[in-house]
Amino acid sequence: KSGFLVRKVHADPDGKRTPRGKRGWKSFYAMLKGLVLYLQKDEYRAERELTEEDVKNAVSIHHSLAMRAADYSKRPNVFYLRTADWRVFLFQAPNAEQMQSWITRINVV
Ligand code: I3P
Repeated sequence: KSGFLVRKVHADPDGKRTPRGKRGWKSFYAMLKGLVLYLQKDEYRAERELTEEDVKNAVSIHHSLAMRAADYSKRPNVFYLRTADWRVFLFQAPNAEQMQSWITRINVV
């Protein structure tokens, strides 16, 4: 599965609140491959190799949990992703259908 997602980093490993200056929303092209959610900054290009930044932004979804961010009303179609190491991301999908599809795909693995 792949598509555009806008990401906000809410908590760093061990659930520590991400500091100000690093909490802004950023747009990525996301690709779910196996247990890894790759987040590419620029538009997807099939031939392109992973950059150092891509590797840094990649998220392991093993033992992670995705759920609709029912308590977050500033933007629509937002879901939480809590990882095994207790990081927390907010992701905004382009529409409700895409949001649900990401949640389902992440939680099924
Ligand atoms: C953050 C940025 C986010 C905002 C966040 C700010 O600033 O403005 O959009 O979240 O508020 O800290 P920065 O880019 O300097 O990190 P919202 O869009 O959800 O308001 P927060 O600290 O209350 O999460």
